Amino acid sequence: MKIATVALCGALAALIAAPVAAKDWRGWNIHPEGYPNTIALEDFAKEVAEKTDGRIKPTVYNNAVLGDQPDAIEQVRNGGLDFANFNMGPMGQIVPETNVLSLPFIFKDVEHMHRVMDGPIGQEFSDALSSAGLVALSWFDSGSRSFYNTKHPIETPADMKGLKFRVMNNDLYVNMVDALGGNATPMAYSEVYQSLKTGVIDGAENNYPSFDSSNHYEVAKYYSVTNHLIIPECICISKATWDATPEADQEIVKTAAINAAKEQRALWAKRSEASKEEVEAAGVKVNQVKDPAAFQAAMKPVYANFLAENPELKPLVEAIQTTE
Ligand code: BDP
Repeated sequence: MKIATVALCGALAALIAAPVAAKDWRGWNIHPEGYPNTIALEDFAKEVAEKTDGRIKPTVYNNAVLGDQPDAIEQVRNGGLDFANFNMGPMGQIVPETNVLSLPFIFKDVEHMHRVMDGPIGQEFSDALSSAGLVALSWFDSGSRSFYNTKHPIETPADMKGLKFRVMNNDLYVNMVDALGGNATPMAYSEVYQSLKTGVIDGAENNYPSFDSSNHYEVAKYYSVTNHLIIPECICISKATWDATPEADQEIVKTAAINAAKEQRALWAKRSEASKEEVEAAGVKVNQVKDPAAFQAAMKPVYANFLAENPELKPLVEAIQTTE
């Protein structure tokens, strides 16, 4: 054998024998330990590590230690982070199609949201996310959101007047609260507790598990059930990370994400009940709004403005509204 050939064989052998470097994946999560999403994400990470024999080693960073949601979305898009559990609320500012999911009362209930997101319409959202650098692998629940505040129960839209509510980072939510007669201020989730406590804001809106886990219930004693938003959440992988993953491992990751979503949805249902009981036991007054139709009727201008600004999204809005 010629020397060059020997050298080449040696190099090839070294390549074959060399262990493939494990890929460390960093995952963003806003929630604390023990929250349904956190448990499911951690199980997702475990399944991926096990099934890929350690070729991929995902780590989940809880409590938004890697930054706020809008920052984290950018980081996952540009490959600075590998995966995350994102609520589609703040996503609307980046992927306009997903704003449709933030239209108040667009879903009749959580089951309706499941039917939409698990079918062909869900795929349309995945495609839109993918064009923005995010691969949505599965959909988590985040129940339905209602208003809470430090002052008094909200029975009718008129009770919102004079109250300042924190909303997630999306102009649609500012329009929503305006249309109900309140004042809205977009703010990072991590700042809400202190702002409620010091009176910078009077209220916010969220589902029972987050109202509970964020401790907002300690300071905001009135939770008024409006169920105005039902927003799905994704397990999203950075497209850069996804494209660099061999197909066989992509399959493993996808399956793990679907399993995690099944687990999350089951945990979610239990946690919603438990959190409702917990906040009530802690002295929160929960009331059903007297006339839900009045809240829905107030959303007409929000829809009208949205569709005037985004006429191309009308078919998507209608497709959801007509899904049985
Ligand atoms: C929770 C969502 C989380 C949001 C948070 C918020 O799961 O993704 O960031 O609400 O209100 O329900 O900011």
